Amino acid sequence: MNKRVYFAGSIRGGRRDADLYKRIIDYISKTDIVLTEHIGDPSKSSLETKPNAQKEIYARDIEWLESSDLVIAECSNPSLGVGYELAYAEKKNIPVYIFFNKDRGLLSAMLTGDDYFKVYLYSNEEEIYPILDSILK
Ligand code: 6K6
Repeated sequence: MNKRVYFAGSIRGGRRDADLYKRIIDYISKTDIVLTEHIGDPSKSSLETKPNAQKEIYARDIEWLESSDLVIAECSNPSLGVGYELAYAEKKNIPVYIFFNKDRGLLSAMLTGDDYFKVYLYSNEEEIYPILDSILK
């Protein structure tokens, strides 16, 4: 209850799963606080035009990440930014939980080979929600 969750999902890596991110974020938000709700907004463009936008995004995201109790990442769509965030969270000793749709190929060995990360392979979205319950309880 009321855990501060940093949800990570692909933006410039590709927005194919944005609707799934939104459903996961909505589910977590029923009991806890998702700091990164914009990740699930399919209407948001990944093409920022303001000159300082990238620096502002980075600074704000790192501040949220450092203030989070845990990170939940949906990694079925590869993303450099998400990989960076996961490594950053590990260095800060923030627990990291990773979801990956096993029908989409193989997850990076840099994640599956690192025992720090708790990796959950799934086939159907419905498998995700009971696991989230156990993570957030
Ligand atoms: C576009 C869509 C929603 O928000 C935007 C504006 N851009 C970003 N806003 C907030 N966080 C971002 C943005 N771009 C990247 N990130 C962070 O990196 C998020 O926390 C994601 O977990 C991760 C995605 O990295 P890329 O490499 O897929 O962009």
